[in-house]
Amino acid sequence: MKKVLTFGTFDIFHYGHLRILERASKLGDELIVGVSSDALNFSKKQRYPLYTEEERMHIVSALGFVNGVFLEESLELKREYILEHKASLLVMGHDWEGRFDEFKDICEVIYLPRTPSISTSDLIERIKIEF
Ligand code: C2G
Repeated sequence: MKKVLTFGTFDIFHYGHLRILERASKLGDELIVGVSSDALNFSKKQRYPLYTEEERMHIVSALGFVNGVFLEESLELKREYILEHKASLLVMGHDWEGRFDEFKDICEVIYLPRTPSISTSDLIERIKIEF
């Protein structure tokens, strides 16, 4: 049983989010997703996501190829989360390339290419400008 773990905020859930989760799920038998908490986002970006952590977890957990979700409360707890969920593979988008190589002692780490031309920040900007 190969368990895959990935993390993200998944605010204003979009096609790029769908595609990374779908690709991650195909790399193992089970996909578990750590959804970054509202407080973690505020500490990283000085703003809260538009969707609450409960809404974001609810959306991600509704996907057919996601087997479980949990709240990621700190970026520093990755090692604990990997061990707790007995993950054998950590998948992240290539915007995080190299950042999680330190966990290669306990699991495989793979960075997947991002889907081009879409991001939550771009969507917010486009909505502000175009509507
Ligand atoms: N992503 C993607 N293609 C896009 C946009 C996002 O593949 N066009 C991927 C990102 O690379 C990431 C995942 O979707 O792996 C979630 O993206 P975000 O919601 O932006 O998450 P992020 O803020 O990167 O949070 O502990 C890690 C962080 O919490 C990750």
